Amino acid sequence: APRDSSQAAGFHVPEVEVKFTRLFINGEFVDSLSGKEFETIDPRTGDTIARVAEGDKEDVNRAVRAARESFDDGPWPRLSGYERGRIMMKFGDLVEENLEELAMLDAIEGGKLLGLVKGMEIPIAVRLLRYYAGAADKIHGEVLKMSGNFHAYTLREPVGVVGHIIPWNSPSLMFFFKVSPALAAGCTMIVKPAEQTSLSALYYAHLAKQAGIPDGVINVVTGYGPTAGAAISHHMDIDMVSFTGSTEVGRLVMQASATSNLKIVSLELGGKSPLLIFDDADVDMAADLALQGVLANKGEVCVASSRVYVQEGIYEEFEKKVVEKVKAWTVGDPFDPNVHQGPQTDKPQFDKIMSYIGHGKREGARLLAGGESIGTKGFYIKPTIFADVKDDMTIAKDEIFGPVMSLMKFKTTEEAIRRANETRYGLAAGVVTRDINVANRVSRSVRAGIVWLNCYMVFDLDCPFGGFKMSGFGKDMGMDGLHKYLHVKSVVTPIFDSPW
Ligand code: TXE
Repeated sequence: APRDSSQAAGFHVPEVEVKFTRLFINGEFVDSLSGKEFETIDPRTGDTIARVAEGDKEDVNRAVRAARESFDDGPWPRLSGYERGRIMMKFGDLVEENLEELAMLDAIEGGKLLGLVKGMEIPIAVRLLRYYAGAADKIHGEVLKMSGNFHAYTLREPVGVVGHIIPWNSPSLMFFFKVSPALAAGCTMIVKPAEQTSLSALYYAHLAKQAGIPDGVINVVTGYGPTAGAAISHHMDIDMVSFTGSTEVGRLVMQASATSNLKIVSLELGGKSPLLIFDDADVDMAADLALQGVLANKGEVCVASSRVYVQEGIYEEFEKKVVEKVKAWTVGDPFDPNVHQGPQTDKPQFDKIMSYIGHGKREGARLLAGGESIGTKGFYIKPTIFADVKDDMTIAKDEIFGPVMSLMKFKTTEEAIRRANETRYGLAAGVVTRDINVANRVSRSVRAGIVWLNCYMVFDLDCPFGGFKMSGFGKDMGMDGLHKYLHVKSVVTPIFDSPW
């Protein structure tokens, strides 16, 4: 349907055409076996965008059969890495050619800034695909000189059929975080996108086929978590599940593996990442990092800097700075290029964030900015800053996944390290200081998968990403991200009449 109601606001939302709404199994778009569909919603208005096929257990079974067959007998794992890489490069080109349309889908379903999806997320996704395409012919093992008259070599073999269960906060990026290395490794797969954001994944399935990825290699089953998602994690014929989402569901995925076939599990879960700002920091720069860190993508980012610790010497100045800067942060239609923050992804997320804001107020945190929703239509929330937050307050402990900053004061480096680590999570951390010793000490002491020194939320293809503690295990991106889709096999053989 045309969506140009915002023309009055001085910008134009082009018509979003939804082309693919059915499951993609064995190279074909098909209805779900039950014939059921669900609605995907525009978070700007609460209106329906499209009806999408609702996959369930039987559909997952169909998809797994296709993936199994294409792994056991199909060409994909048997092609040379070079050939797989060439096809993946083609896939990347096609994504780039359709960038405009794809970006619209993520923006409209996820309430994401069109500029962010088009200018950053999909371009990074394409680069990631090309990065792994380039790695596909560089997968090799080692030669081991064994004791006695034996030698061995190791092979790296694809783990097999992979189930990827992905979230809604960055649909395209998450799709390629998972799919690209698995393709390079020679795996076949079933992707279950989040029910909030199904459309780009289906489009990618179509492009994969056009690029020449054989039928059955990538299957996309749209549907809900407790049905389609659970069918993947419990399946006896899936060799690995790679999951990004909540810690609660991560636990279920691991349980399902334990009670089914002990499939390999890789989990990228929630976070409550600390940003530590020391007295010698450039306060202006630190305030920008803190705001961007927690407000980017309306706070729906797993590495959001949701706990900001500021050393006492600059605390007052910092507080003034963030309050002043947040005034320039605009909330509105994500298609408007002047807007910084769109609506939260859906009603449950909106309700969850508003309830945490309520906790913050009731538990005695001092509200410096925001603290309320905007309008009556759509899921908009004002950027919110709480000061005087205590480490044991709910807003300091739980992942809020929204535009809510908690500000805390500290005195010494030891104290900062201790409090930064007082969390069940360990996804990311940030440090702002000019003192190299403090920077080194903190980055060694913080239990988190990535530490940003004098920057925040900087990602690169070659830089592995994934958490410690209850933020999960297993890396995405980098060579570690490829190796998790590969088994190491050792082959041992005697050497007769060896001179030495
Ligand atoms: O996550 P779910 P939700 C966090 C964030 C957010 C909260 C809840 O704090 O507010 O989780 O979000 C599928 N078996 N993150 O409820 O449910 C589901 O369909 C198998 C952080 O949306 O974990 C979707 O595809 N799968 C996170 C995916 O899991 C199941 C990003 C993630 O949804 C399932 C998203 C089940 N029983 C949320 N139940 C991050 N790390 O970036 C659901 N799913």
